[in-house]
Amino acid sequence: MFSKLVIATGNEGKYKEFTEIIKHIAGGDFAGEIVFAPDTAKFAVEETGKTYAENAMLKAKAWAEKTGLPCLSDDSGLEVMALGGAPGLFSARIVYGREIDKVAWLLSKMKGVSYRRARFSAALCLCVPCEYTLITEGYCMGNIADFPAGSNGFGYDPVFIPDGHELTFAELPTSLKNDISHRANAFRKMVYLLK
Ligand code: ITT
Repeated sequence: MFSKLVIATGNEGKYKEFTEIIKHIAGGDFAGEIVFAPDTAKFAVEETGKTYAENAMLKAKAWAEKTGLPCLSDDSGLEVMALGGAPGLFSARIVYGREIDKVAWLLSKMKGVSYRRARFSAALCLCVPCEYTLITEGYCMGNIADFPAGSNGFGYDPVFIPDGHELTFAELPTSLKNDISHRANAFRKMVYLLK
């Protein structure tokens, strides 16, 4: 479908997941070459949107303008019900520092809280220059673990237990996460719309 597709992210964890999700859900013909955005050009996109969809569009359009190539972006976050949906849109920025610090922030907020329902949300934006811009959203429900476990994935994966499982995303096989995640569900909808 695309001879070259840019994954418009600075997050290597997302890039790795996309390469697997695209092949798993859309097949090898979807993109001849899947490129990590920082390999193409280095610049930062300010995430000023009020929704995941707005931020995803800002990222995909900026990279499409910069590269002239089809660009796929993701804006995502973890919404914890007992925290009124936080960290949500600010999941990457709630604490400046290492991923481990964000997990520690979340667990400190959840200390003594028994209601641990949460969901991962993702908005994906595919921008094909001079043709179209497409946005889809996907979700994955689960619970926040009492302590971090596992080393797969990135971000809040060590403390998120998806529904139907007893292990965190960081403990479960990567292929399983890439089948049921918010990102995978949003990508499935995108493939459906493209068809
Ligand atoms: P780009 O904007 O460059 O794509 P980013 O990491 O800043 O990278 P976001 O602004 O969309 O991306 O922030 C999403 C944050 O939400 C991310 O940094 C993680 O902390 C968290 N997150 C999103 N999806 C996740 C996943 O599948 N597993 C774990 N954490 C996730």
